[in-house]
Amino acid sequence: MKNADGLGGAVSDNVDYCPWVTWPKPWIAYPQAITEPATDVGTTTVRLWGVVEDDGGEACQYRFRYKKEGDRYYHLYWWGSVTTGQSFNWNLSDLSPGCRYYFSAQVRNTASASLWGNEESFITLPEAGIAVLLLAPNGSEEIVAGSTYEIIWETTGTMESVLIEYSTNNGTGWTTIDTIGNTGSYEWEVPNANSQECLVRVSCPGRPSVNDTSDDVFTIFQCSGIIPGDSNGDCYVNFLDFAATAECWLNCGNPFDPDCQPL
Ligand SMILES: [Ca+2]
Ligand SMILES: [Ca+2]
Repeated sequence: MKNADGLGGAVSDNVDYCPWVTWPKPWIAYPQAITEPATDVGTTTVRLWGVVEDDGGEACQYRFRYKKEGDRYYHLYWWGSVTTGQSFNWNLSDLSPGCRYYFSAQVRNTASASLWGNEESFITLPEAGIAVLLLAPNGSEEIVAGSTYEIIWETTGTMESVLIEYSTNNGTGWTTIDTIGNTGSYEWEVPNANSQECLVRVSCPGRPSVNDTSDDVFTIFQCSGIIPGDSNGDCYVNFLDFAATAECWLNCGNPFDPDCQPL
């Protein structure tokens, strides 16, 4: 059903619908089409819609073009017979799950084909069983800017890579951290932010509907100074530092001291 050459199908092209009139008929004007939102969006299927805004004076044929995000347009067959105000649709199948697609509608009469109508988009449903779950940070963390934080996630189903992003304004804007193999964790060099409205999002590249976000906001803060005793650099002196000190109790690094217990 696809015509990648954009020339339309053989079924209905080059047919003179009114052979008794010399083409083009002088009273026929250019038609106009409007693209309408898609319906019945499934994992691999969808129904595209358009409406004839102005048939230009005679019944029109219609067609659609569509493309996956980042790909080129496929042009479908010219088909049907519709007049001003009538809507038309086309069922697509064999789409990729969890992907964004763009499409637009076009109509034509014996005078001319219309310009392509406005572009609409839809996202197919993710493949059943494909999911990602972000475990950390999942909300309420207090993370010092410039430190290293381990982002942790789990996936079900086959997902070869993941896109990791963060937001410092509760999801209004997102900044890419990295796209990496699906290893389940990532050593994040925390940016120099100062915000209590931070989120992390992990998603399947090219399948934006397969994603998970921190369940609640967390904080990235800039430490106001170097604190003696903060051995792990998290801007707090607490039991974690004490535990780190206890673990290394009486270790030393003096090669001239025969009693030294190196690390
Ligand atoms: Ca979540
Ligand atoms: Ca500390």
